[in-house]
Amino acid sequence: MIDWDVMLTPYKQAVEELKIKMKGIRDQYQLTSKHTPIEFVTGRVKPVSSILEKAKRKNIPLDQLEDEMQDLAGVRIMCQFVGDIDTVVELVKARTDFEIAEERDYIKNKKRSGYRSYHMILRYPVQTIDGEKPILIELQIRTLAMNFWATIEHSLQYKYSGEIPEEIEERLQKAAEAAYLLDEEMSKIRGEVQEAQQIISEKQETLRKN
Ligand code: 0O2
Repeated sequence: MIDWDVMLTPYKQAVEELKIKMKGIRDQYQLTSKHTPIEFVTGRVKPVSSILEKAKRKNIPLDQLEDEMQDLAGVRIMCQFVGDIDTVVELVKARTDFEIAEERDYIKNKKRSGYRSYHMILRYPVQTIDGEKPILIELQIRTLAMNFWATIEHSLQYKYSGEIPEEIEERLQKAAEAAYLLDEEMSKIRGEVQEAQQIISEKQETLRKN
């Protein structure tokens, strides 16, 4: 019998640590009044019911979960612009506090569903009372538009137990195309948006000081 609380504790710790580190990057950018490539950060440990469902679906033996299921711990970074994703990927690659085990670029190679996102599997060392334990964390990096689409599609997958009716699937494909175009258009006016954000943050800084 797996003691889930014991097994998942290092994963919970790793998610919290990585969230703080990624938010730290965002705060540093904000303090320097530079456009931050990180809009917001979320994270979760996969619920036990989802772990069991995925293990069954992918034929993963429960004693191999920690090696085979790469998203027991997941952290998600949302960006305003597609170009910000490259910046975040470079920032993550430059770090020395974890290793990158794998990368999956579902932006260049979008999934059949229409899903777009950049995935990095990190080998992250967690300090436990029994010493250092390296664990895998899935880091998903996506724009706000990609996140909007993925969140809606995920709910529908859940509602229809993975068998989304064809008509809705077609609408989701169209919505994925619209999200892609939104990202394209926003990228074209990126400079304008960033200047506006800089003016706002400088104004807030002046108000804070006075
Ligand atoms: P959760 O926690 O509910 O989000 P698979 O799970 O079979 O797709 P694999 O090999 O485990 O694939 O890894 P992959 O595809 O790199 O990443 C899995 C995670 O990416 C998923 O977790 C989702 O969060 C996200 N994802 C991948 N494909 C899609 C998609 O088509 N639509 C949406 N909405 N999200 C996707 P889980 O397992 O769904 O768990």
